[in-house]
Amino acid sequence: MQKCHLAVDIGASSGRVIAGFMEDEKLQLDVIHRFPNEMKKKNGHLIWDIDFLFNEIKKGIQLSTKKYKPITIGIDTWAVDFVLLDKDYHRLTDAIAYRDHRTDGMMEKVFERIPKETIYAETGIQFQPFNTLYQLAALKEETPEVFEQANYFLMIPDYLNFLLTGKISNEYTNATTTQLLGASSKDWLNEVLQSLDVPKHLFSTPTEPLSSLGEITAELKEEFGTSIEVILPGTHDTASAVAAVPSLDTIYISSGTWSLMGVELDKPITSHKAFSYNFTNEGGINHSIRFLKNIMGLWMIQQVRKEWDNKYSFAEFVDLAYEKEDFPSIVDVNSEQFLSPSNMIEEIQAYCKNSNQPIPVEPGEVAACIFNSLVEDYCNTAKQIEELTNREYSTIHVIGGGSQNNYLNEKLAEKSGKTIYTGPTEATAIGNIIAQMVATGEISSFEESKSVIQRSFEIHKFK
Ligand code: LFR
Repeated sequence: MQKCHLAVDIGASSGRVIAGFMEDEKLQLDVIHRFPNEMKKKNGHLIWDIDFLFNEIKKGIQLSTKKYKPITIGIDTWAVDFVLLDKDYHRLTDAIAYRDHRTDGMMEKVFERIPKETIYAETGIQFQPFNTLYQLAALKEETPEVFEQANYFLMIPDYLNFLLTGKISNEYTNATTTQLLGASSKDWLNEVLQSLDVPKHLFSTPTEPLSSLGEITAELKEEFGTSIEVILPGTHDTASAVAAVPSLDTIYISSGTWSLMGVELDKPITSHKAFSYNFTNEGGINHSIRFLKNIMGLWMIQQVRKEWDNKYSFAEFVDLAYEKEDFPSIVDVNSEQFLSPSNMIEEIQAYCKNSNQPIPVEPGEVAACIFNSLVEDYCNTAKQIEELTNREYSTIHVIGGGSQNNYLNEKLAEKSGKTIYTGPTEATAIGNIIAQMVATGEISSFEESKSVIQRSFEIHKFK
């Protein structure tokens, strides 16, 4: 049977188990299992159904063994969210979703205890109300007693890895997104944890990506009829995605629920300018820094689509947007009001009304307003990146599912004057599998992986 590596890639709206292997010097992907993911309401909070997700992972592994011999597996998911376990490894908290309103107003409360500037200087991480730092502060406020029993802090992929192996680990790339890790020490910051009154013993020294967590548990071995080694890719999906950007020296946009736009650096930039533009310095694999900005991304159109009862597909929204491409209203996509509104269409309309712009009503108008606003923000962000890194970039490389949106690609090429490359669409899973291949020696380095990606996947160009 063909040997393979399994990438489990779970985003805010769906998850996949993908088999990857080399054939004729090309990386082949085979999507074994897809499953939905969404936030659910429980006890007044938005949560992820983590047990459902783990079950779907198991289904995917089971299915993969019918066709392949999986050698290793790696898990990546979105960042910042976590669970706490007690000393007997029982889960004490739900996996509360980062868009839950428990963090409203929390940043300001934390800044009263530790200055904003200190947090940025130490961590280099952007200020987002949903960062783990503010989620922990919210948890501490709502249920302080939970910390008396808590023994382990695990982020979502760490917890899924625990279920697979029984091992406790805090993977480094994802840990950086907590805003609790020192940018230079790469370890948990006492000062910040103390200001939250959260005990440091909950956290284990961050584990580098590419490390092995060993084999799956004996129970799972029996269930799958085979043993599989669990490897840490960049368990933060964006870390895996950026590892799969095909070219060097380019601005990238990892385009999905979020648009993550930035460049790869050797060292963090924590200047006052970077702070004021709210750029982040997340830890990457291969000792790189993901210097980027979170842009609200396709979340807005995903919500709009739901609110119109899934009547239009994403491709239809693109067609409808072309028909209304001159619709003039632009919203600030990064405004906090779009993070978790009860109704996205009404929120966009309210923004336009309050800023004296025409109010989008028809689907094409709403879609054009969202897409044009994203492009406007991409262009501003590109300028900020050039200013902060003190160099010019001639290309923007768009990866991920959102790279299929040619309205965005064409308008971005037109407005930025830069050459836009797009693809691969499965960048996150590719980065995840590449990490496993580098860890097992099947690919010699991440540098070599760039040419593997270039010859394996289609890349399009917009000028
Ligand atoms: C993308 C992503 C972003 C992170 C956001 C919240 O899926 O991981 O990088 O800022 O989700 O976790």
